[in-house]
Amino acid sequence: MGRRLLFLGPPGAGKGTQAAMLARALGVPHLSTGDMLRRAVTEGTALGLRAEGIMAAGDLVPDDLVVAMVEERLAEPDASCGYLLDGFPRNVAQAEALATALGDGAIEMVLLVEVDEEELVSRLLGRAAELGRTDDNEETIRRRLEVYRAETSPLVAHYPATGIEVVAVDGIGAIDEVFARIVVALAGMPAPLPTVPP
Ligand code: B4P
Repeated sequence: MGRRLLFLGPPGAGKGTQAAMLARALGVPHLSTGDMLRRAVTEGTALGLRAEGIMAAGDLVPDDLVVAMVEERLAEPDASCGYLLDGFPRNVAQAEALATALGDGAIEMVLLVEVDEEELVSRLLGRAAELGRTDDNEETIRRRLEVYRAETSPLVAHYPATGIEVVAVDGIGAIDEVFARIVVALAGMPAPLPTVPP
């Protein structure tokens, strides 16, 4: 079994960006619940139809739907050699469901990407102009930040309380600089380090 890592951080912190780079470097699948849900919306599946309005409002999709989606993905053969979770678990109930499904070893370390709120809003408004995501308007961004504070940030205390280390990484700076910090943060782990891409 390879690396089982979780990226935690507020919307816009760069989790998706960094998780994709690190998953490539480690050779493990990148599991982003945001990407999976957006794909379901685009494909018009039953899950997508339930999730669409909730995501556009900046709220969390119900736990039972997200947990079932992740369990199904983790049962695929490529996840048997490790994975990088991005955007899941998003609250303590999801973390407990994951631990129940996969046991205590489901996550070996949490990487917390930290960025201040002003920078988050400006990045997400920038992405709105670029990608046209329906949840990247200022009102929804503020709502997503509120949901992060209320629902997701308690995981920062939950994981150490269950014996899993949370390592904070400064998410401000160029994408490659942040990646290099993540590589350093992983240095304490007993496995080969990924190399910083050119
Ligand atoms: P996500 O897709 O997870 O969206 P996000 O929190 O905004 O993170 P994202 O990965 O997109 O942002 P990133 O920091 O990479 O979730 C979207 C919605 O799906 C949620 O609101 C919710 O409704 C639903 N959902 C997802 N998971 C769920 C779950 N488990 N339970 C319930 N509901 C769930 O990047 C942001 C921007 O910053 C990018 O444009 C990027 O290019 C830029 N950026 C990255 N690094 C940078 C850097 N160093 N400097 C400058 N810009 C940078």
